[in-house]
Order: sequence, then C-alpha cells, then structure tokens
Amino acid sequence: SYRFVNTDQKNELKNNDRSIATLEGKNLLLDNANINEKFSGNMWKYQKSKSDYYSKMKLKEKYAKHLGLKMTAQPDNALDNQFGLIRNAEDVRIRDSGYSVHAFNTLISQRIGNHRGLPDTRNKLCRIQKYSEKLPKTSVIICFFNEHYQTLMRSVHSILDRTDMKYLKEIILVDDYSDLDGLHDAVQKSVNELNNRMRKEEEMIETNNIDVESVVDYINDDNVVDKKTTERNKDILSIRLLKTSKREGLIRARLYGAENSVGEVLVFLDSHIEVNIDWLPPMLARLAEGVDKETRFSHRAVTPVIDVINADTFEYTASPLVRGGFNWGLHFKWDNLPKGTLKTDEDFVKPIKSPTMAGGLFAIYREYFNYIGKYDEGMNVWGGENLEISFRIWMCGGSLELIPCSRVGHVFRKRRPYGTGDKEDFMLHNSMRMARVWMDDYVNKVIEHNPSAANLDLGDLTSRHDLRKNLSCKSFKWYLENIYPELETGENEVVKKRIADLNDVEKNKFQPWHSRKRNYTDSYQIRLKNTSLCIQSEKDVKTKGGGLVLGSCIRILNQMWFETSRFELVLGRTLCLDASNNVAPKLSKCHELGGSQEWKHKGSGGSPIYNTAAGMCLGVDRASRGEPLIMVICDNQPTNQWDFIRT
Ligand code: UD2
Ligand code: MN
Repeated sequence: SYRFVNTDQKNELKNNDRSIATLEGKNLLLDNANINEKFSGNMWKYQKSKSDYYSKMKLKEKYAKHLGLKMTAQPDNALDNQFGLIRNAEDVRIRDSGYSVHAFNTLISQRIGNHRGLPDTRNKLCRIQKYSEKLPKTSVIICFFNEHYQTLMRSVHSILDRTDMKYLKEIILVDDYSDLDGLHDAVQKSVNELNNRMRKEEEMIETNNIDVESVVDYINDDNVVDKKTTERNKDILSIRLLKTSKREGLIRARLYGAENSVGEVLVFLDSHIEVNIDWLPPMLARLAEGVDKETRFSHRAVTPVIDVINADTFEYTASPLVRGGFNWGLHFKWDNLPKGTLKTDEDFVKPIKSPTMAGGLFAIYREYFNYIGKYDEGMNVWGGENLEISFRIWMCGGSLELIPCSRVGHVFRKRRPYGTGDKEDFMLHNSMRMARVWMDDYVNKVIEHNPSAANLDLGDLTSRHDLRKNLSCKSFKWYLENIYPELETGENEVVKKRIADLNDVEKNKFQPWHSRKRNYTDSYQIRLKNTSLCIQSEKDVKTKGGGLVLGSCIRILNQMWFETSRFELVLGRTLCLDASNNVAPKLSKCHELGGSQEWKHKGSGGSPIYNTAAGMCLGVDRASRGEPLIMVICDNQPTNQWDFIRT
C-alpha cells in the first residue's frame, strides 16, 4: 500500500517506480508516459514506508477521482480557460457580488476549487538546485479579513500540496475579526478536517498500515472525529485558526500570529496566494546561511518572486525579476534590477538584494523578527509596514533579498475592499509613523510631496525611537547612498514609467510588469456570420471609452482589427477591445494584463468571440446597421457568431 499526496517534488520518476505503483485490488496504474513537467498540480507523491523518499509522478485524473480527491487541472494554454463562463443569471450574480465584496472574480476561483496545476515559472536552473535536508522548520502565517473562502482554502491547500512536510511546522491562519457570514465557521470546519486527515495519514505511516480506502472515507466524511489520535504528536504539522478579539488590521494581526507561533522561521503570506513548486527550500536555505552560532539566527529577510494571479481570470503568469523600491509619496513600486545584475545563468538563481519588499510574502527567523523590532503596533489596517520593516532591516545591519527560485502567485487587485473609510488615511498615518522614526530630515521631502502629512496626529512613537537607538541603526542618508542610490539618480525609469501608465488605467494596482513588444501583422474585419455587417468603432479609432457598432463591411480604418499574441483585439493599432464593464465592450487603452482585453475565438467558419474575464461573448440584439455590440451569454445564436476576414 502507498500513501498519495498531491505535491511537487524535484526528483524524477525512476523506471522501476512503475512496477510498484500498482495498488493491490485498486488497479491504480501510474503511467510513466503521463509525466508532464508543466503541470505541477498533477503530481502526486507516494510513500511506501516512512523512510522512503518521495518521487514524482502523475496520477491520471480518473484515479485521482477514485481516491476521492477532487482536482481541477488548469490548462497550460490560457486559450482554453473558460472557468469564467457565464451560463445563466445566477452565474452573473455570483460574479458581480464577488467583485463588490472581494474585488476579484470569485466565480472562477470557486470553480477552480482546492487544487490546480500551475506552470513552473522558475528559471530552468532552479530545477537542479539541491538544498540541505536539514533546514529550519517553518510557521506559515496567513492573516485574513473577509477573504473569499475558496480562495483562502486554495492558498492553504497549495501549501500542503507543494511543500515538503519536513520543512513545515504549522500553518497559522489569523482571522482578523472577519464579519462575513459563516466564514469563520467554514474555515474552522475545513481546518479540522485537514488536521484529522493529516493525523490519520501519519498514524497509518507510523503503523505501516496504509489503507487507501480508509483515507478516502476519512477525507470524504465531514463528521469523523478521530478518538484514537486526539493526543497529537508534536512533530506533526498542524493547521491552526486563530481569531483576533477585535479588528486589528493586518499589521497587528500578523504580530498576533507571530506571538502564537513556534517554528524557527516565520513565513508571512497573504490569504489569496498559491505557492509554486519547491517554493520554500530556497528561502530557508538562504536564511540558514550565515546563522550566528550564539543567537541561532541570520540577519536576513527573504522574499519569493511574486507571480501574478490575474484577479479577473485567475490565470497564473510569471513575473520578471524585479526588485522593490519606493517614491517620495512613500508608495512601494517595482524597479528594474540595476544594469548588469543578470549577467550569467547563475545570476538567475542567486539571491538579489532589494531596497524594499512589497510586504505580503517573506521569510525570516522568528527570533530575528523579534530582535529587529517585529512591526510597529501603532499601525492600523493596511499599508506602510512594508517600507518600515525594509528600512529597519537595512539600517540596523540586516539585509533584504529576493530569491529567484522561489515563486508564489498572488491575486493583485485593483481596489482593496476594506470598509468605506478612506484607505489612503491608514496608509498615510502608518507611513508617517515610519517616516518620523526612520527617515531623519528626509521626512521633509515626504511632506514637500504631500503637505497634508505635516500635521497628522501620529500617537506615541517613543518605543520605536528607542528601538532605533537600542539597535544602533544607521542613518537614512546611509540607506539612500548605499542601498537605494537609484532613488536619486532615477536609473530605473523603465518600470517606473510602466507603473505610471498602469496607475493611469487602473488606480492602485501595483504589480511587477514588463512591457512586451506588440507585433502587428495582419489586420482583419470581424463580420457577423452570414451578413455583410462588420464591427466598427462608433466614433473614430482613437476615442477612448468609445463603443462598438455594426456597420456595412467596407475597408475603412475603424473596421481594421489587429490581433496580438496576447489575444488582444486592437483597432487601428491604437486602442484595445475591452469588456471591463461586463455589459458592453468598449475601446480602452491597452493594459497588457489579459482578462478584460483577452478575446478567444476560432477565427473562421463563424465562432463566438469569448472574453476570459467577462465569461461572455460578443453579440448584438439584431443584425442591423448601427446596432451596438453587447456582451451576451455564449451560445449558438446567429447574432453572436463571427468570421475573421483578412483585409
Ligand atoms: C501589499 C502586500 C500586503 C501588505 C500591504 C501593505 C503583497 C503581495 N501584499 O498589499 O501583504 O504588506 O501591501 O500593508 O506584497 N488583512 C487583514 N486585516 C486587514 C486588512 C487586510 O488581515 O484589516 C489581510 C488581507 O486579508 C490579506 C493581507 O492582510 O491577506 C494583505 O492585504 P491585501 O491583500 O489587501 O494587501 P495587498 O496585497 O494589496
Ligand atoms: Mn494581497
């Protein structure tokens, strides 16, 4: 008998694995031929006995079902992503109410479920890195306020699926006093089930009596209470759900989680993430380097590369290697790496120094976190803590690094759904607490930039000033000269411009982004099947926000569509067809983020034109001139079938 756990392991399947992979009586043949490097979530590890090392193989999906493990494979090719497909009014309701509560597409997240495969976004060299078996054990801390249940659970499952348990001590979920109906209870229930299951598995391995059937029953039975194993083996990973006694905000919620943790290393994560293959060892290995014999910690914090999970489509895409910076508005931003950082292949694997961190995802020795002053307890709700801890670490003798081989996907949202209060207020309050303690005279630059920051009531800062003194930290001038000279020299123009562009289109969005060259080749008219009516802009091709209508097909500029490799439909080489309001398409500035500007179709023979974010198709009410284009449910009505005609 074997134990199966969905995971990623870097070891290759060996030839003789095939023969032992047939489960008695179950006919579970694990087919060698089905190994697929790309879909890490399709990988299952099996363990014959406690001492056996895990190997990697793909369990055919039907066998996975047979085991009672539900999984949804995410197609590699975004072409086929129809998770968002709208079938009826109820789907529309789920999608739209999800957006208003969570600011992302919960319909899609719901449908993806607990598990999915992710593309391996690392540099190829990362696959052959070896890490010590003896690395510190980790407490993963995830704080959440009103998180979407399925999205939170997939975050947890992604950790269980893709982390070698020998590095994991516990997963601590901190509910920051959420007030979404039923959320806390639902999470508690799932946590109990997961803990039960893990204990059961552990027990079976202990007694070398592994019975797949009973694991399946166990997983499927919601009410099972395991009496035999109520006394918990301390070494077994546990998932714990804590709750703050009032809304604390993410900063104090993290402190609460950290205080209740026992792992040697803390890893903080957001509640809408998916960790990728082998994400943890590279960070732990770097932290473990240069550990002080006496204190038993290193003076470092490390971050993974934050890949992008598109908020509208949940597509997972690789982020380029960029590092953290900031501006005098005290907003975090992504910068290009200094020229020459990535010269050799190895440079794509080595740690990269970063002036700041984005804030959500990082690893640090617990005792170093305490030593260096944790977080500022006077910071509320959201914002500012990331620059504070970044400056503090650098100025007080530590370092902050990006680990290229560690990748974690994060849902980047356009807005943060935290109550009706002005979010900027929290951010400004927190940032100014930071600036007054850490930025010396440079605080004047900040105020110059934002005069309203001058006279804020910031509360008591004594303990933070004391901290800086006690740790004998260096000056902010030192930090600027040695860690972030680019702030003054402006050497990171490219990304800065790019982010500025984005802010123009979508306020508040910050994500690592590199511009891809647009390649315009053939142009097309898009004709309603069996008619001589084509899609054209209502106004001229350069009018942002302009709608689309049907017009008689003639070869004019405002019927001339280009298709890009990102599946954008660009009119007259300027504006992108955009479905962001879910009701009617319009022409918008191209944002290069897929989603609302990503259109899938078969090309010829008459096919629907599907928008991945809206989950709906291009259509009209009637086939007549001047008729406006609208988003409709995708079906085979003649009013939503289109031909692409090369012009
Ligand atoms: C980024 C960070 C985030 C945090 C923030 C600045 C990343 C990927 N994310 O913004 O971690 O550092 O910058 O503060 O680097 N939460 C609570 N209580 C609250 C508000 C939020 O527990 O009152 C949770 C929330 O559910 C989430 C986490 O804190 O899990 C971060 O919040 P966010 O996702 O809205 O922040 P984000 O990613 O926009
Ligand atoms: Mn987040």
